[in-house]
Amino acid sequence: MNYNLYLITDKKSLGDKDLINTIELAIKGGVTMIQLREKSISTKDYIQLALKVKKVTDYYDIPLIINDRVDVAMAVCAKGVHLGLDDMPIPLARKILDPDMVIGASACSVEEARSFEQQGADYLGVGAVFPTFTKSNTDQVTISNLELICQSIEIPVVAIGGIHNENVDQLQMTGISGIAVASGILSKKDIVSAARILSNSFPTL
Ligand code: TZP
Ligand code: MG
Repeated sequence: MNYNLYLITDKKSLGDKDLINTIELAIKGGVTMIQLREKSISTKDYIQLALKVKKVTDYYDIPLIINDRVDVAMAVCAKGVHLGLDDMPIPLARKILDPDMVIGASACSVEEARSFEQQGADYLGVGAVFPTFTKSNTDQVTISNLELICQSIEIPVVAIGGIHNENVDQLQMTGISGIAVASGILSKKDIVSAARILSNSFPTL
């Protein structure tokens, strides 16, 4: 999988822009993976929205990951699921998911990263590496801790949190496999160029 530029959806950042249209523009700008991240939504609505998103991700052959919900990921035949500490434990998710489905987890420390790797995670989101308004009460991870985490595990690490075109360079040489971005793309007027700048700023990944 290509983790280079991982778009995380966020209603607040999107404002009154259309989600499906915005995802399509972001893919045109170079996004390589999409996570549908919805909070406080009914199961029915989550599935309905995920199916709409999947139409566009399938068209461009981009993997779709569902945040929090193993059942929704399975129901829409997504590529995988992203799980946090309050979600289904990774070994249980692995037990019921199709074998080729991807499980991502969020980690903030070397201990957590090692534990999630042992539990069977396929990749880790590590952050927040910069201050963010998108997720409240998130832990902060320093760049040197990010580097340490990358050195401590074998699975791909994606940096997340407050990443935009002016600070992305600080993540060079940390060992990450990609960057995960919400507001740095979704809140911009020109979605294609926001995604393109971020994707070009990391040619080494
Ligand atoms: N997990 C840690 S920070 C964060 C998540 C979901 C928010 C990422 O959004 P943004 O707008 O790119 O800071
Ligand atoms: Mg979660």
